[in-house]
Amino acid sequence: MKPNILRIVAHGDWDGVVGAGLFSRIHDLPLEFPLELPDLTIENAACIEITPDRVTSLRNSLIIDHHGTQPRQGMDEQGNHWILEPEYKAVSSLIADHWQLEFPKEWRTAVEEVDTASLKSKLSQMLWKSYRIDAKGFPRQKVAEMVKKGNWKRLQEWAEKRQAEYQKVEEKTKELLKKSEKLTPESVYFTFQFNDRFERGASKDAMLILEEKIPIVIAVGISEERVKSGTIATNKNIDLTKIYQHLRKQGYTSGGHKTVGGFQTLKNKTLEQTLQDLINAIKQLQKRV
Ligand SMILES: [Mn+2]
Repeated sequence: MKPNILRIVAHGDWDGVVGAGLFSRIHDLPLEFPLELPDLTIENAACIEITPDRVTSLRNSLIIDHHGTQPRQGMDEQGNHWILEPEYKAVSSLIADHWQLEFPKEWRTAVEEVDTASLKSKLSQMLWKSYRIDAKGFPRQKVAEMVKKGNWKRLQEWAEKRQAEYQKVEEKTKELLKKSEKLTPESVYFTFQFNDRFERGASKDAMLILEEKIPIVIAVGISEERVKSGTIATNKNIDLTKIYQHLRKQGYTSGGHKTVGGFQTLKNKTLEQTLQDLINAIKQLQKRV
């Protein structure tokens, strides 16, 4: 028995959004692009790059994905019907092939390049930038709608305009890098204006660049002269969870993965206070349990 599908729930990146747009050509259903996955309970949905391990529960749904090491087809014990084909570079290509949907070669390649972060074509570079400028505010419904209608020309024009703004992000990235400072021997930090979406985008790029040279990189978001939140990342084999634990005791909500996470201030902290809290938190890394 095939699951009864009432909505489409998809990953919110280019691949997921394009995949959802393509899929909605065969099932004209409401589209959802949840930004927070862990608390979700999903039933009777077509899930595009949303799998049971990422949500609270997922049942009686169609799961379409290209992540993983082994292909998977057919039903599982929760009544989910799987179409998992890891040989695909993108779920959008998988969907186009599986349902024989029109998906221009140029776009197919570009989305695959974006999804695998190997930006060879002009179009993929454009798509990448148009997303990176404001990942949260990426107009997923609008983009999916254009894909559904096969309005590729309009979509390209939109992406072109949007990416021009990325220029601003690149300039901001340089500024942030210039003002980055050593916090401890193994860490560096910089501050950015949280409410400036260009700076917010630039903070991600600046972190990636700094991570190449420094074990722990911290971006501190400032709003109205106060610390609002921050991101901590490492590309070394360092377990950041001790840092989150320490920060939680100091008036922050904090959490994340071993290698990347964040914090929000609960109390109104000044930058000086937060930097001191971070220094103390980093010291926890040396302590043995
Ligand atoms: Mn993908």
